[in-house]
Amino acid sequence: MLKKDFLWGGATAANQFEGGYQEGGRGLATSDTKTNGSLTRKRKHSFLNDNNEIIYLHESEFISHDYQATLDPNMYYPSHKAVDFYHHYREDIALMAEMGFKCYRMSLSWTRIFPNGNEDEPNEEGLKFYENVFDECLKYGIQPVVTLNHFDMPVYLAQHQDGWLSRNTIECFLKYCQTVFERYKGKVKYWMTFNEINLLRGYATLGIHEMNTQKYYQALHHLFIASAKAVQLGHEIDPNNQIGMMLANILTYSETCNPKDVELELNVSRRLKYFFSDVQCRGYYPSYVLKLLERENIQIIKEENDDQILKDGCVDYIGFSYYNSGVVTTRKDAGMSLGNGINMAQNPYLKESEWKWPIDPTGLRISLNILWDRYQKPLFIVENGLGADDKVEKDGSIHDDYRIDYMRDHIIEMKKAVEEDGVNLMGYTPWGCIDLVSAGTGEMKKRYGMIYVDMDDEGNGTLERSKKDSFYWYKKVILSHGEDL
Ligand code: P53
Repeated sequence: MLKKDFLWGGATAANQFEGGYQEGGRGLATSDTKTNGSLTRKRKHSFLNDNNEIIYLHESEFISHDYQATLDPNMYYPSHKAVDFYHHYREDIALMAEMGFKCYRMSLSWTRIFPNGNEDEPNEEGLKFYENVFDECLKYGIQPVVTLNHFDMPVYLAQHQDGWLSRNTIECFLKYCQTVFERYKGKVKYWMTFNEINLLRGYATLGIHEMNTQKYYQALHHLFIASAKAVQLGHEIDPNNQIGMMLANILTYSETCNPKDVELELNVSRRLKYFFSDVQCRGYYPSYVLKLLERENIQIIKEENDDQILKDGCVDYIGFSYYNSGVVTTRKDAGMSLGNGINMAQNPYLKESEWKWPIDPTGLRISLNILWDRYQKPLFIVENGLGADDKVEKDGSIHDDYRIDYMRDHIIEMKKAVEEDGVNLMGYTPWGCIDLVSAGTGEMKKRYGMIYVDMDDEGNGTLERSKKDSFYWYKKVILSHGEDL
């Protein structure tokens, strides 16, 4: 059986869900300059170049220090309104309560609380907004699960100090953490530091100009220190706080039993995931990364106490996202790539979603077991789900049986990991429980929700919420504690 206090719920993130980007004294975030895209067209950021012209650059493109983040009045920026949780939160939380949620995973917008990231005093209106949200949740017995930072940061810190490249950003972040830990003490118990820390690389998430490998590892070190210090701080302020890491758990398989393929898969999984969870769960850099840094001649500038900080700031639990698995191969003609010259192959045993993500429920059970074996820390599935283009029938109903199938199959495997393998699992919060903007493409039509939101890719629509078939199904699942699937 799943634990009695198993946290059934759903998950969202501020920049994809909240909107109200200029309301309540909120400052501009890096995610606010990002336009929408599609499966084939990349999302880009708008900047003002040194000739005062607006130019568009992809996350990972070279961004000169002379360029200023800017907004183009002729462009649509999905984060500005998102699906307007800012004005719909009461209605949205009521719908979550109707489904029987025990928890709601959400993120805070840093610039709502510190508009530039470096003010002396926090913005009261921003703090009040989240307090209202938490009070609304608690009214229904829903525990907030809060991600401190999900894919954005103050533009000011990016522009003035290259975001996470600067050691000073750690202090700015900790001040923000202290503010929210103190303010929400007794209301929020479950926290996570950085969303998908192993995927952070681009401008929006790290705020770095003229990115390179050296800068990447330096910024990452600052993230590790910031996270470890936040964990310590959170425990000092309230010993009841549970503070987790958040890992993008992309499971990898070796394409064949050729030891060369298996060896490659080992190295890829370390570089892609375990490096990050090793540091955050064990409190030190693993030897395979130290050797890699040495080989690539990368020097991380550390302060004297850093090793101790990492040791003292291990996380309480591992929150992770799980959507799919991937196949690693040494074949050069495999056709797909994961960047960094890593070759990926198609998995002939799996079907794919409309957005070409392989669907692999067994991989969830495997992932849970690997993480449990490796760290023996409680696990929390904080994202899982199927992005699909839903069709609204004439009578307003939405028959998303494909989503129900996806969730059922994953919950079955999750339960096997708990009931047959003894994994310690805290909860399950499927992604985008209410439709929201896609992080990868900026589209609305890539929907994950059990609740539909009337809005299209350009931001047109009434924003009205309606229940999909999966709403009624998930409600039944929660009510039966995962027995009636
Ligand atoms: P979208 C890539 C691979 C795995 C997870 O993704 C990812 C991404 C980024 O696109 O991100 C997480 O919206 C992330 C969420 C995001 C969700 O997965 O691209 O934590 O913000 O929305 C789904 O379909």
